[in-house]
Amino acid sequence: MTDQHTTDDSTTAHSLTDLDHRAITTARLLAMDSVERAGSGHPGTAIALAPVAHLIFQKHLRHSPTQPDWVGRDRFVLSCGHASILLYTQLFLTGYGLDIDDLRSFRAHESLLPGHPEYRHTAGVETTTGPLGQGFATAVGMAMAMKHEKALYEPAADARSLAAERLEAETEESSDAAPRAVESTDSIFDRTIWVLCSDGDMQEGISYEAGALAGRHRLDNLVVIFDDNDVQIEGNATLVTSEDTAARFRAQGWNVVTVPLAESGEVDTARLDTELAAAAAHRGEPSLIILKSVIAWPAPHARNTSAAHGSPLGEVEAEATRAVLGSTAAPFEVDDEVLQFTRGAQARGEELVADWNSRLDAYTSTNPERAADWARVRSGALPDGLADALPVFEPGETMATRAASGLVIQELAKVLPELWGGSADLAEPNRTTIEGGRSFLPEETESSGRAGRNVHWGVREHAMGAAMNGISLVDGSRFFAGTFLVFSDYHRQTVRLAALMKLPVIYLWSHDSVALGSDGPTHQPIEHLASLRAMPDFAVVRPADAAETAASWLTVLQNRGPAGIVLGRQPIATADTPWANVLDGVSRGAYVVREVPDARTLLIATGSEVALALAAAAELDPEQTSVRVVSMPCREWFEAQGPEYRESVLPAALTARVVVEAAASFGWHDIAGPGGRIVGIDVFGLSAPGDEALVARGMTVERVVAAAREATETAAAS
Ligand SMILES: Cc1ncc(C[n+]2csc(CCOP(=O)(O)OP(=O)(O)O)c2C)c(N)n1
Ligand SMILES: [Mg+2]
Repeated sequence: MTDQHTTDDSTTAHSLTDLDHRAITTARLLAMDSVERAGSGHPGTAIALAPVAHLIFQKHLRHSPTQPDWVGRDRFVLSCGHASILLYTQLFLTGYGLDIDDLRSFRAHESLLPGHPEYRHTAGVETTTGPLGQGFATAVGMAMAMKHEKALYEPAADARSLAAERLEAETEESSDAAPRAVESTDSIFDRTIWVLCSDGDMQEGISYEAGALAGRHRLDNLVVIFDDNDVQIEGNATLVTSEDTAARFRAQGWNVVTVPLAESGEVDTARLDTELAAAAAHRGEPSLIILKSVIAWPAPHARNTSAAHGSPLGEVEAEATRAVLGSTAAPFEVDDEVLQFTRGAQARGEELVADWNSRLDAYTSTNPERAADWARVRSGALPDGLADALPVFEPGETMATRAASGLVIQELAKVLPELWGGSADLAEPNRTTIEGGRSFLPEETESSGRAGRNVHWGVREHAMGAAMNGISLVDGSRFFAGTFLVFSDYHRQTVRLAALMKLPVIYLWSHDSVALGSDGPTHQPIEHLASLRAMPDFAVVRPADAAETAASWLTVLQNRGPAGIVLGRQPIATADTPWANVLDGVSRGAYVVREVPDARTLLIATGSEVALALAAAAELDPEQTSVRVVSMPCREWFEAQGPEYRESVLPAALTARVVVEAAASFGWHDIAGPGGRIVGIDVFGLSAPGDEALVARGMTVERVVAAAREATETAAAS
């Protein structure tokens, strides 16, 4: 049997030519041979879905292989990242700068083509995927960001498309007639997110959360293809699910279609082509295309087996597959004519870009201010004088750091149109609401709209984190997402992906210690700070007071790296440190807040425990001669400083050290040193009012004083 396709022009948006079929065969074989050569990888899905990827990359995705970062492009997200070679073959065939040797080095050390797609590593990879479910939820964030941007920067076009959405919805409700074609608004902001996902993506809970969000927000710029091949690693998907996926997504507000297998037994390419076009044109709902497929089709023995998911087919089966496909080409041999044909995507892409650029010019001349704002935001530059926009907190002013963060957000929001955010149903306790910013919702009202800057995530921490990654991948949005620190575990994987991708996400984690009080141990974080600090390339920032909170916000924005600002619930008096010192000290991660002429004891604290350390220092050293106190809001920023600065804050000779933090001591031993002490909490919390909980867990002046005396004696004796 050869690659059999029936194309019927009356139902197909694009009729596939002989060259299309040869390109698909080439893609199947390249995927198979790359995995074969690597000796590991995931061939089955890539071989079976080669026609799907071909349709997307050749016929539907608006992209420009020679300008992978073109702002007007659609996005393609391979949520089932294990099938990376499916994407890589398309990036090669359409001309993203890969050559055949790159495919030969798939999965090798230093290859351009790593095992799973990695953002910033391979041109054309829009997000890092591999942990199942993440790509799907990230794509939802991308779709949200694009809707938001359009409403923000081109409100007139947005109003036209909302009217069109309503018209389509009414037409569908009122008659059985075929849906009316909706006129395109031709906005430069209209871009579609195309997603390919697998059984595992659908099984992960995050896809439930993200699906509900996409439905609620009517993200009609999102088209998801679910590869319903019923095969996963342990066997048939019926082992683990009896879910009606179509019903599930319809219930969440999606437009759902199913594409059964073609008569030949393989993916129905012609029908899929039609459905892709229809899904992209569908208004008012996100679309899910449930695509029936047979894993590893047309490999004669490997097809429809779990083995084909994650092992090379083997030489014999690879040869048999080559024969079934009617190919006599050697591995990695690509017909010039086929390559020339697939690389036609380059010229088409350049035309799309030229057309988009002329529309951008027209947009810029009618919206000069908005266009300038958008250009600045895309460049990642912050407006000049941002520090001056921050609220001023007077020494002695008493306020919880979460409250200070809320005030900082209000001021930043006035000067940063790119700033938006939201919480997982904790906006009030997290203080994340942008006042006057309206709710981000499709309904245009006084209090809501697509330009709304407050996203209500519902109790969906995991999807919130992934969607924030997606938002941060689009054109320079700065987004913050809040929940209680203890629930950061719910989105730990999204934090990790943000760190891997170096995305400028901002987590706001409040209620940061047992001091939160009577909600008790389920709500009191203990190990979270240590565990988040263990993550590479992620900044955990725990400001001590209102002034440090403002400085933390500024540094996070300026650094443009992934960060979490950890905030307290209880009021704290703002320390008596000059603002310039706070600003500089916080940006360096640690600084001296109590200087003495003859430091013999060093107290190092973070967050609310800086006040505790200062109180202990006052008791130990009322004359202010010998006890230095260092505030260390961010260990990662401090570690990034040069040795000179680090030595100036934590002199190596000063070994009488006490670290004070109302959390697990794990991870502090290096800073405390062999003679040092750690005043932390290495057991779970308890249900009691916050001040009593702190005392019950030993976060007291007496304990810090005793630890400091011990450490000072140890140092003196050595
Ligand atoms: C969160 C997560 N858990 C587990 C895995 C390991 N894993 C990779 S693929 C896969 C399932 C494969 O089945 P399916 O999603 O249907 O993909 P197909 O083989 O059909 O392409 C699993 C469990 C993963 N990548 N991510
Ligand atoms: Mg599967």
